[in-house]
Amino acid sequence: MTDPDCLFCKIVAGDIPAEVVHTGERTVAFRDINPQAPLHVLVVPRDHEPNAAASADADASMFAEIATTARAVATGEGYDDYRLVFNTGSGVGQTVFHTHCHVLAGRPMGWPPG
Ligand code: D5M
Repeated sequence: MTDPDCLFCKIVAGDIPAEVVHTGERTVAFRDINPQAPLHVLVVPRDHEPNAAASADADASMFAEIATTARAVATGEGYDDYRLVFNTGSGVGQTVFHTHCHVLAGRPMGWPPG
């Protein structure tokens, strides 16, 4: 359930440093290296899947866990309002092919997203 070549698998394993803000049985959250908002955390499942759709196929309950982890991280840092984003596919900007949920908060956000 891990990919030895995957950056986020290496972060989950502790082999690459990251600013980890949550460690759960099935999820880990760490600050994005290139933050786009005052709060920008990535929530990732420990199990390697390349994107959100693949994680849903493997275990749909993972999404509930990611959402509750995201809420805990956001509210723990004082943000009741936050945005969750799963880039799914290179065509919409996915660059790391291990499922991750962006948790963004702390500035006004436009809609639709760019
Ligand atoms: O988002 C992938 C995100 O991963 C992007 O916002 C940068 C972030 N990133 C890349 N490398 C690292 C490390 N080493 N630590 C923390 N964050 C990282 P995507 O949706 O695939 O475009």
